[in-house]
Amino acid sequence: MSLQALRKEYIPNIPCEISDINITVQESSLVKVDKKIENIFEKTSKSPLLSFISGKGKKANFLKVGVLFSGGPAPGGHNVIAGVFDSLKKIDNRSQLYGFLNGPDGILKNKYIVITKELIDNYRNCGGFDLIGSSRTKIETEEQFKQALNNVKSLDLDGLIIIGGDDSNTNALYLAEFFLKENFKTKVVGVPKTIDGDLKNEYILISFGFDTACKVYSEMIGNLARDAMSSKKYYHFIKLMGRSASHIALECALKTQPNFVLIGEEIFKGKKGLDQIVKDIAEMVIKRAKQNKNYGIILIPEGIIEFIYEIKMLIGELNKILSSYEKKFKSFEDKEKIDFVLSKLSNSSKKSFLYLPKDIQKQLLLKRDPHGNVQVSQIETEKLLIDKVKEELKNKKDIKFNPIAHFFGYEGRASFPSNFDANYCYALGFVASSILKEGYTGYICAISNLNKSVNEWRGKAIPLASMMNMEIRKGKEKAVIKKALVDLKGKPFEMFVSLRDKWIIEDNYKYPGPIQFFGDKKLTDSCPIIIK
Ligand code: FBP
Repeated sequence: MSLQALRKEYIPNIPCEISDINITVQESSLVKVDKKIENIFEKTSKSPLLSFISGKGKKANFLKVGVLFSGGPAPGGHNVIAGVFDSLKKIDNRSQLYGFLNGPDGILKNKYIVITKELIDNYRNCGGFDLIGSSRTKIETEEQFKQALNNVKSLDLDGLIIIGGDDSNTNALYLAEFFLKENFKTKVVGVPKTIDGDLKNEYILISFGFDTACKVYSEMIGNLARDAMSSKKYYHFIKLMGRSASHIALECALKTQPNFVLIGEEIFKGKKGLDQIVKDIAEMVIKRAKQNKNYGIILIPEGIIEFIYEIKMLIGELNKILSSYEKKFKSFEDKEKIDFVLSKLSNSSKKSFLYLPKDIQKQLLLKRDPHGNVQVSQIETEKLLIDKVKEELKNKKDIKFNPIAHFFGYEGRASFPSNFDANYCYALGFVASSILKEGYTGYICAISNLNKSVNEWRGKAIPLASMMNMEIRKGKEKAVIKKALVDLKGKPFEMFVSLRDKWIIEDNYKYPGPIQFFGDKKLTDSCPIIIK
């Protein structure tokens, strides 16, 4: 029997306090929300935090619910749908679940499928989002809101579940508010997804997908470390996904103990420039060479580029230029694009731009994603650092420096979910249905005690409005969910700091190996180190 077939049979482990659909809701006092946010979300901002406990909740008739994925895949997404499906059927066997196709596009174009038992059974505990697909389409214009409303009306939906990251959950709240203002019954609930781990707070310990992605990357980092130790001739520069925050790099560092790790948030705080980062890496290479160690492992978060102070300033200016001259820019050839931005940049940003290799310059001018973000996964920071370190070492003829660039990103996003993510996602699906059954809107699901045994997990619902802050997006102030960055005073970072100096010279690599699905629970069900 194949692993693929075996995984379908896995029954996620969730406590009866979550799988029981006869839950009672406990409302806490109202969550504090900033005045500006309150003005934008008049109807959804005065909401309490919800805790679910076993007992008698509202008696629900059958529910009609739509679900969609938004943004990049994250392992476990199909289990959220399985959890929603199973809980809806438990509430009332006549309940219907519709899967909107290709992300938010599905709800705008009214493209959906009916999720049946046969269909979902084929996707249980599988990676990817391919059952219904995903996209990064943003619902932001009045017309789009109206289209979404018409389509939820046509299906007579009681609820809409948006499985996404910070930007997608921001969208979820705007939709919830719009549906309420238009007096329509569809309640909107978000589910915290992203391998990046940057959608979290005191209630959401981690987003789903992070655990699996880090386990996949750490296996590969461990393999490269063993290879480096064996052949003793290569430096592996490994860029790891994580658009903004460096949580993935930190978790993988703690799992594998590489020689050098860049943490974006620390670099930003110390206002470290690119030249200093390059010098630090070169210094490590020289130190190791003195011990005859001409190999090593270096981890680079993909978002690093936006944490390097002078490049952050540069990107800020580029974003403004690109949005102000969008049409004109499209018609330019690469060379013209570069000349054009050079004519518009401030002197300091011009200097930073010119310091970068041509390829990186071009990559920085690529189209922004629909949320206005630079597509950092397309920027080859690992190659940039290799080039610059080579330059730095060019006069040191006695130093052997053979670097190899790697990017671990997409490989981790659609893997079979770890047991942690399989269980977590299935539980999130139940919580999403409970929120809808109890008639709440504008919430995101959470599970407390994720770092404890599954028996202690409990369902919670957090008002999305409480997670909003005002930010400048595409040149305008907008209410969005604040990205959670690595806390430089937090335990995981402190643990890393206490260990990293040793890693520079000593080869303290750890080899986590592949994700385990069978055997000792300590091995199969472990949670991420950064939430322990
Ligand atoms: P989400 O925030 O949508 O979960 O996506 C995260 C991510 O995997 C980032 O780590 C990466 O920078 C980005 O998606 C890549 O985007 P795309 O899939 O559009 O290439």
